[in-house]
Amino acid sequence: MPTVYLLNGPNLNMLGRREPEIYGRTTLAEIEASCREAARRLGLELVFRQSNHEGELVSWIQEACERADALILNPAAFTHTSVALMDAIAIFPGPVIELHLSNIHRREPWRHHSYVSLKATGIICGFGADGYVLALEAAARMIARRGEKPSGGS
Ligand code: CA2
Repeated sequence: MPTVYLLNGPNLNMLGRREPEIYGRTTLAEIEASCREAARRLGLELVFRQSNHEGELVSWIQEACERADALILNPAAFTHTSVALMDAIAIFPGPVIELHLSNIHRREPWRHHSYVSLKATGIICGFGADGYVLALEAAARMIARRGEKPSGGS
């Protein structure tokens, strides 16, 4: 079964408990439960983790380089600051999906820049907790298409 690592950055463990007007009322445990259900439906092995520590996230991305077919990352505040996370995802051999609950481009100007976007395959943002399931669906499609020859032309 293909394996997907879904990693969450700092403060996302507080979801549902603070700032519900921005991040919604769903807790990270509830998001993990919907991701597990989606992964079962999509035939994916899911590794779902959260850390408040940049170095731990870097180590998990390095672990994913050895074990995962796709990587989904909500880097939280490290999105906007972390060259270390950008360098780590740059060596991931498969698709990397950057994920955000909120639409970072509708928020403060300093949230518009993402180091992670510079190396990500694609970005999903602004769909709240649903974005997590959308990211898993996108990962499953990219894994299934792996090795396919591009179509078009004659
Ligand atoms: O929208 C997202 O998913 C973000 O990655 C969330 C980050 C923010 O810094 C990014 O710009 C966008 C913040 C995560 C903090 O999560 C909290 C949850 C509940 C209460 C307080 C913080």
